[in-house]
Amino acid sequence: MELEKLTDAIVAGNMNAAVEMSKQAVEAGIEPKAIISEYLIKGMEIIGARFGEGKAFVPNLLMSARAMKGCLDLLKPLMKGDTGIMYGKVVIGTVKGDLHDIGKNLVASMFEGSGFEVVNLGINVEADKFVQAIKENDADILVLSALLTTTMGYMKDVIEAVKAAGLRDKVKIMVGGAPVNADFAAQVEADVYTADANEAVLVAKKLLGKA
Ligand code: B1M
Repeated sequence: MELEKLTDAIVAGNMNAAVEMSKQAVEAGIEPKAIISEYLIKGMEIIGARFGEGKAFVPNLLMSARAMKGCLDLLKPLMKGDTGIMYGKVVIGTVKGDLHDIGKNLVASMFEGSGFEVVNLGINVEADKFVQAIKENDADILVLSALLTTTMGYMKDVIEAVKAAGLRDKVKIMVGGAPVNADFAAQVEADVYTADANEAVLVAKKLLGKA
């Protein structure tokens, strides 16, 4: 099976073809993680670059996102390693003003599949909601995601709200998303920036002294 066609189906926003090819890839013994990182994400990168060049438009992004989501719905349950280990509790969300959720959901799935309990607050999440979820769930880690340069600044508001609630010493705060970097993480006083879902889990274990 030519898996490059899976990337093409994501770029074209052809959900049925993408899901069918993902199924075939699983049946051929390819790891779900590899299908995601080598073929699906590549498709999103290509459509994103086309959008940036004015060669694709918002409806194209939406169709690609729908195709990606269809594949992730299929692959996510297969990534759940029954590790039997509970490393800690994670509260995760995409910050206020930002509707991008594919990367954040990938990070959430990777945490779940690696033995963390995850409370996923979704997209467009206000600071107060993060604070409430940390309290209610007695969370060890707060993970903030943003994909827009116009929304990443809100991470600072969330961290200030966590401080104001007296919870800053209780939770480790991790930030990520395409426009975020380590300098920005330091500026907003997060504990750490990680570039992708895999790294996020590895670093989280280290932060909790469990690596
Ligand atoms: Co949007 N969009 N979008 N979009 N979109 C981007 C982000 C953009 C880079 C496209 C471009 O111009 N080339 C651009 C942002 C420019 C900027 O700010 N620098 C952009 C824009 C401009 C917009 C709108 C403003 C467009 C418009 O309406 N004119 C609008 C904003 C809406 C809003 O949020 N308020 C918008 C809307 C949308 C859709 C709704 C159509 C759709 C999202 C659908 C959805 O998520 N359900 C969409 C999409 C699909 C994209 C692109 C094409 C793909 C994003 C994606 O899912 N990537 C994107 C271009 C691109 O990134 N190439 C783009 C795949 C995903 C696996 O990667 O999310 O980066 P990513 O996650 C990665 C890492 O970033 C990391 O881990 C993941 C991989 O392991 N990560 C973390 C993410 N969160 C983390 C947290 C962590 C750690 C790692 O914590 C520790």
